[in-house]
Amino acid sequence: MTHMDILQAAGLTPSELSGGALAVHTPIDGSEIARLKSHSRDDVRAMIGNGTDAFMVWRKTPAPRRGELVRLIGEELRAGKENLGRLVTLECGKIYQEGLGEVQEMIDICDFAVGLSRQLYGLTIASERAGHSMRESWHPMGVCGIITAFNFPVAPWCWNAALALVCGDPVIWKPSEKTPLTALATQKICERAMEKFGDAPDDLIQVVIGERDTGEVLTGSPDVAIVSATGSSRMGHAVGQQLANRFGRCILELGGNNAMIVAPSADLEMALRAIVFSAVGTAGQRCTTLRRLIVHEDIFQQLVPRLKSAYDGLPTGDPLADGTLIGPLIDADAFAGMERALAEVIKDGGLVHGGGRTLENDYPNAWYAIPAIAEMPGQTDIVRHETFAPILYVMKYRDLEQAIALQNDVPQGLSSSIFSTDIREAEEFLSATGSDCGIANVNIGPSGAEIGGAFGGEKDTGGGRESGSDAWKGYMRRQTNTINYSRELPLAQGIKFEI
Ligand code: UN1
Repeated sequence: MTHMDILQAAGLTPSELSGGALAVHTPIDGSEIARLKSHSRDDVRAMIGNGTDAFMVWRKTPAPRRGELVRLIGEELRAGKENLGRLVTLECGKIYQEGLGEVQEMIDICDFAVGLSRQLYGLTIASERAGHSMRESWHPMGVCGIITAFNFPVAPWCWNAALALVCGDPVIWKPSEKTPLTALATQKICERAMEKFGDAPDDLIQVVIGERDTGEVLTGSPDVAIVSATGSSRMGHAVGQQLANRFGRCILELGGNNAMIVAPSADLEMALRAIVFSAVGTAGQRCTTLRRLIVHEDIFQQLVPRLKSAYDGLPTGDPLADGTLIGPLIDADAFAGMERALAEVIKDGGLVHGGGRTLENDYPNAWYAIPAIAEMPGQTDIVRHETFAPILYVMKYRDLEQAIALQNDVPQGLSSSIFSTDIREAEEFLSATGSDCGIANVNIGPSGAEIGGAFGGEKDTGGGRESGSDAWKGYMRRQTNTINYSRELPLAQGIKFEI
């Protein structure tokens, strides 16, 4: 299939793909695949107004009926899975299997949200007063702004949008300027679902095309009740501060610096496979990518040489081709960041296996990197920094307490894992004195989470939770209700106040 075939199969027409100033390139060969018209700040303000009008209708629509729209979106995603998955690959460079996986995450969260639309439960609470009852009600919040990153161009939108929609909130999506096409294609999928649904309000689901300034209109507007942002910790700081200023609701899913501890009792075959998938999958550009490997000194010699030989045979190239496991980095800046980090490694006394550019003759305008393993003398500054590229820092440990301290001694707190068959060690890792991350796994890697659990993490990762569990509460406002069905008016705390 040509690039144009992929774009058209995803429903994008040549006229939509040209005539604007925002150039979109495919990282596969660096060629330009579209020039989109961007929205202005005024356009975004108008969209917020339209979203607010949609809210007036949608908040009154019964939640299970709102769930029906999400069910239809899930059906359209099932029908369009291959086409959207291929477009994900074309636009962000992840391999086709992972492009499909990303659309599957969208389908899964739609299913989850449909069930949830009949389970937006509040508590009933015992009142201290006779003839009184108390309960908690959950109400829609308002317009939800969703800001997403290039590396997962569609799934995080859906984790947020599927929940927001069943919770009664219209959504406005600002995708990364590097991956706006998948957003436009997803919008078409939603439009088909809305048509089948029949009476969804106009502008319930909107997409903003543009650069950072358009996103700032969303974060700055008091009419956007919630902003959920995925991206770098630097971006999250800016968004978080703007939201805090106006007391807006904020859900942040930012950088990770995810570690795996490999203990002496680990099943090394399994560990090896998990390490390779987590460290080089998506060319090291997942927020959950394994970046730090903390290996017990007794098994270091058994594991690390095998890991290096596994790295040597990894098929790198066209992410649309069968059998490729590593696609390109998103752009030249990403490659330059990887080079800078590897130079720091050498300065710090580390040993680098792999690294550097490959396939530059086949793809002079694209950036394919050879994944690197960096054996480090300790957890230096560069190790504590998230470089969005396939670099795996390897360090040794002697006792578990030291390994957990290393794992936690980074600014980020997204995901973590331990390979151990010793239940004491595994439970220690999951305990209050273990991993400080939002995600802590045993005998699987730190990446590739299912949608059923809440996704997100602590510290510089931003503290937000998206997707499963009770993350839906982030998209609704909680109201405490006290109802007096007696003929008296007793005051709480037994206060006497006679008039
Ligand atoms: C991200 O990289 O922003 O757990 C999200 C995972 C995926 C999501 C990654 N389900 O790796």
